[in-house]
Amino acid sequence: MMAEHVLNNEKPTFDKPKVELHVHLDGAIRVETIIDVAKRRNIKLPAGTVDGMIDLCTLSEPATLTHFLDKFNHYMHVIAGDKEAIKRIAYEFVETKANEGVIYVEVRYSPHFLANRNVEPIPWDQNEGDVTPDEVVKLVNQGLKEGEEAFKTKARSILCCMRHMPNWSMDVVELCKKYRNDGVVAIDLAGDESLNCTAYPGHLKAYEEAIRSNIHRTVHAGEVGPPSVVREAVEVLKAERIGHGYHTVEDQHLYNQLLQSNMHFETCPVSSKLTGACHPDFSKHPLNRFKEDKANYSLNTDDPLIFNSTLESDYQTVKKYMGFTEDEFIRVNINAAKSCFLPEKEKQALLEELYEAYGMVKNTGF
Ligand code: PRH
Ligand code: ZN
Repeated sequence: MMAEHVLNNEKPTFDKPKVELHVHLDGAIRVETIIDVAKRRNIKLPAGTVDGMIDLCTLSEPATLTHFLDKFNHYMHVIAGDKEAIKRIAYEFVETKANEGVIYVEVRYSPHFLANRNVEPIPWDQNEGDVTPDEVVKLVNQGLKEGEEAFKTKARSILCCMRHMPNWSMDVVELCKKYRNDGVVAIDLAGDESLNCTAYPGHLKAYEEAIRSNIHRTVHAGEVGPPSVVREAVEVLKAERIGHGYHTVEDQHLYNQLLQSNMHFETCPVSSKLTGACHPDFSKHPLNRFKEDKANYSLNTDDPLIFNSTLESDYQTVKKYMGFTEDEFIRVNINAAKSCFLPEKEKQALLEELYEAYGMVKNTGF
């Protein structure tokens, strides 16, 4: 059965330039590309057809975060360790975003998950090869840069630490520092939120180094986890943005504090339903609160491959089930631009472009 958010419509819900801040490169690969690369590399796939792979890799009913994270096991071994494939997914990603009307995107991934050398343990049962996490970042940068030239969508990247792999995190922050002038704008912490950081000092050390080196910081928190994970992200890891953050609303004091400090929440509506992060009835979704309270948040896809979705699915979902208006879409995108991790001058240029496209006089109180 086709999930409700898999849409096939003519005119986009919000037919204006958009900004996306929370999308995973390895959760946004085209199924056709996975099949193509598997053929070239002689890798046997668990399903041989596009439809078969879609069935296997996607969620169509609300599940759990663990079930969702398992989906990556079906295809990551095809792309990881292959230089051509890594560059290709980055290039194609920019094309996809350009087609969705995104003019600026921050795309995130774990360099270690795509490597097969200088990574312990080597992920996805690969044999050791010659692709280090550093090489992965170079390849993604090349793909994004070529994509940007070809499709005119500006793309920057965020490097992810993984909750269950604290021994990778210092590498991640060092890569952020090395490539800060070459496409990488921030550090993130992704994965299973039930593993909190106090128990894993590797992440804390990496974030302390990020603070010292002025590397921007976002953290997945309050997606399925309780408000305490959000508090830890803000107070201990000094996150400047929160990935998801839905469960923040369960702690009124924390929520008020974050509203006051204008914390940015990177929300992903379709994702939040299918990972079981939020109640499947969208009328009960914390995003309604965010909207009513004029919180600072953006709308994002998270992992469109696994949710069989596009950015349009997210926009259409919030319009249909939460009454989002054109004005709110404008406010959301201006907020996304204001909260992006570009250097100040480039951020201002992006904002100018949006004000122009939305027919707004600069700073009209949005
Ligand atoms: N929540 C937590 N982790 C996530 C999400 C979701 O927003 N989406 C992707 N990921 C993890 C996956 O394990 C992916 O391989 C990794 O982040 C890096 O992109
Ligand atoms: Zn995410």
